[in-house]
Amino acid sequence: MLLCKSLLFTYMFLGIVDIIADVHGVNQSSFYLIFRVLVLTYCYSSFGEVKNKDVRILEVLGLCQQDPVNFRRENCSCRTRDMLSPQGLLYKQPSVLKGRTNVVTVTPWLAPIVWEGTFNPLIVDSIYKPMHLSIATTVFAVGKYVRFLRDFLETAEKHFMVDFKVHYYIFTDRREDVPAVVLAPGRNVTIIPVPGSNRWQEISSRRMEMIQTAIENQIGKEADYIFCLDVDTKFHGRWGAETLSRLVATIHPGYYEHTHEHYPYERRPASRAYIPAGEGDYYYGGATIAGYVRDVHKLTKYCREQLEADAANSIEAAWQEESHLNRYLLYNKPTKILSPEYLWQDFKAKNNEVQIIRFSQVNKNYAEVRPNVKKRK
Ligand code: UD2
Repeated sequence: MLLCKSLLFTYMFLGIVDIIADVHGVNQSSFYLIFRVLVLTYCYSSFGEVKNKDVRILEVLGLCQQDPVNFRRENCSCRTRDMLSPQGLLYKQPSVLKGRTNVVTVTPWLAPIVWEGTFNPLIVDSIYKPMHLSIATTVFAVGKYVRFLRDFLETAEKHFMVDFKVHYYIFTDRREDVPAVVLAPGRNVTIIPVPGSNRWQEISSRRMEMIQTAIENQIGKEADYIFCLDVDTKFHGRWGAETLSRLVATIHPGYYEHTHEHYPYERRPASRAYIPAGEGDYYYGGATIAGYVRDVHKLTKYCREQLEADAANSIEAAWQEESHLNRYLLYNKPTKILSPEYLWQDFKAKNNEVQIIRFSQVNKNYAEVRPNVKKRK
């Protein structure tokens, strides 16, 4: 529109200039030269406006975000990768009629819920392994929690994103106690020193801020995807590329059989994590968050800001960062959801829905490992 306007303006103005030049007997070629420079300057600034306007429209549509972090693959979060599958790969034909019947495998906003039997690892691997993806994995081992690292790392090497490039980022205040675990080729560890704390709630909550900072300083430049995992856990079964997506959350094993009025959402309006009665999808565990680095950065930044706002008002959400996470995910729907197969708790008996336990929180003596203790959920 602006461009049309400027062309029309130019056309009309040329006519006027012709008349003035004729009347005053001025040399037309030098007059035109000056005039053209002026017109070009005007047109250029109009183009600029059009370009800026387009950017603003894209922003409103959520198609373009101005981002301070220089992410590794600048545009990867805006584009869908080609799902290339090799010719000649033989596998059991998928059916549109037969599948899991005792669990729900898709959300009402059409994000898949990943359960055993909803994906074929052979196909998934054939698509994702050739992409040479770089996977960052953050884990916090602060204070006595460093004791969980060995099992976490050793079992991850057996089951977690096998054959992918995995970079573990271990956040700890006890560098000297980090165990030396043999890693497969293409996988490595970076230790990030963090301060200790005498409140476990603070350690758990400050993960958001520290992950945000680590993404800005390092991870954003190196990785395609990121997983943020609890350390007091072990892998027991395959955790592969079926878990990759833009924003991935995991259903908390303690609440998947309940309706939202029984979730431990933050119910005090004074907290930024507040979720009003009557609202809710699933209750997500704080132990596993994943997705494109850019999207997890946005999430951690949001949670950090909300945690800080609450702290400034002397309020702490019912389950710290997990409460803010649940609010974020209620209004920013995840693109993929992992079933409780991907987040179990050792003290819970296995049941019919959970055909395989892939990742589970170990039993721990809270009074012994935490600097201060709170009754468990
Ligand atoms: C739940 C969540 C956890 C977190 C927490 C929030 C699940 C299964 N777990 O677990 O992710 O949202 O509630 O209240 O969803 N940590 C240390 N040192 C400490 C304390 C914690 O390193 O002294 C780290 C460690 O990585 C640990 C994580 O913080 O795995 C979460 O702490 P937790 O496991 O004690 O929290 P928990 O069991 O209540």
